Amino acid sequence: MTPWSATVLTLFPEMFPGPLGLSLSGKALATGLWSLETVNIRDFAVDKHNTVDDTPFGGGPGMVMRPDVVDAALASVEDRPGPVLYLSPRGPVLDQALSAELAAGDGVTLLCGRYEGIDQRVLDKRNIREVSLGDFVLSGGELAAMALLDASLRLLPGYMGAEASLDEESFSSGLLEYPHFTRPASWDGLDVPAVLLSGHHENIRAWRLEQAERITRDRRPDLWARYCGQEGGGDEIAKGAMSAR
Ligand code: 4HQ
Repeated sequence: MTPWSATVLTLFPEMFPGPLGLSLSGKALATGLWSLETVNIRDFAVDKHNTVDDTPFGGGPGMVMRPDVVDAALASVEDRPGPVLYLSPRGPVLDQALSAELAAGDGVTLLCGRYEGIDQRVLDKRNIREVSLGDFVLSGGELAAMALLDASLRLLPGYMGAEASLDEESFSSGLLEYPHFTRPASWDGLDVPAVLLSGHHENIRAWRLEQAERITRDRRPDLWARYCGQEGGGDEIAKGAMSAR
């Protein structure tokens, strides 16, 4: 089987696989469930000093990555499967739906910027989609790229040891996770909720749903509103939740 293909264009290829080389993602990389190719953007520099950036037209702080260099790097990976995404706070924020969509495809190419970013013309010419990890500023796109990859990789069929743990968690239902407990049943004077020790699976399911709904309503009104508006068409947990309200 051909691996799910991750291609990363970066000035710091040594950052990869980084944490993605460990744990489940590392195992999946080693067993060929996914493949990782890094492209050093500096290899496409055209002058003797291997310059990749220059000062911004119009003035202002910092440096901008040159369009000719970035374009040549992108041209070298044109045949890779999946969309090309530029990690940038200007894009729509990454969510579970995009992670799942990417995981369902054949791979992704991720363009990582440094400095103030990339000359707009190369993004326009190639109609590159931007995706943000969130409303904060990173030093470069690499850590965002790793987070994006992690979120998709764990959805690849065969990634999980225990496949079950995927579907009950946050965002597949549209709810935040219910609280989790493990042994010891009593610790530091704190007891695990009795229902979880009861062995009554229907009561446990109802309790968890109630907790997940309360936490979502209290902490994330935005998610709660979307959840309440999603009657039908959802998964079993969500449908159960709708009828339980
Ligand atoms: N940056 N989500 C600026 C980010 C970022 C984010 C990456 C900083 C791109 C040029 N990327 N560079 N937030 O803050 O993805």
